[in-house]
Amino acid sequence: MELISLPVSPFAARVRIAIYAKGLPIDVVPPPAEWRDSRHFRDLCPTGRIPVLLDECGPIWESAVLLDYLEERFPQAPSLMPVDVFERAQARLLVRHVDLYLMPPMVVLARPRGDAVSSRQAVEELLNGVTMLDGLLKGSQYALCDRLTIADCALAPALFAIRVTAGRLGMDLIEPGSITEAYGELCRRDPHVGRVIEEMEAGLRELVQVT
Ligand SMILES: N[C@@H](CCC(=O)N[C@@H](CS)C(=O)NCC(=O)O)C(=O)O
Repeated sequence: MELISLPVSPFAARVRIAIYAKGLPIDVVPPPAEWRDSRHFRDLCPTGRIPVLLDECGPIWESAVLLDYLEERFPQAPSLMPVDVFERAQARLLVRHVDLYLMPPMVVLARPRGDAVSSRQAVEELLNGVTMLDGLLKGSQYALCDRLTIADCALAPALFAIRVTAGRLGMDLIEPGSITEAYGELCRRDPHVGRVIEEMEAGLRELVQVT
């Protein structure tokens, strides 16, 4: 089984954290050359986006779906879902929060040459998403319970990407001293999260050298 992934993609990063934390026999591989224009890649994944899991049964995409799929596909592996049913809903809610309120404005801001109006709007949306997140986190190492869950898999790479984008724009998108900032630092101490953040950092360094 293979995961088509790129080191810097926060969506792929969340799935890699899950693969490492669960100790799954899945090889992490880069996309084929020219994947963005590749008919073959579109045949595998019609959205043309990364990550894609190449399962024996066929390809599966959408990172949030993949987090759920890995839970069900490998029931013997350590679970990344809380036991408590309410906390399970909260874990899914935090993944949704990342996908609905953090990543969309982040993606707009990460574009090399965004127009001023959409950038201003994206900053506002992102600040709003981070403020909401502050109210959902406790400031401890993990978002829920006392161990890694799918919520951390989604949150940690997204917050890393937001910090990088904020640095590039020269603005604080995550308030210094806030619960979200503390969580981002603490969560990184988890070995699997730390490993993936390091992969993202290395990928970024490589990108900077290439461009
Ligand atoms: N909703 C998708 C989003 C995936 C996504 O947007 N991936 C980016 C990489 S971070 C991508 O492949 N973009 C297409 C491109 O770079 O051309 C998911 O959760 O998997």
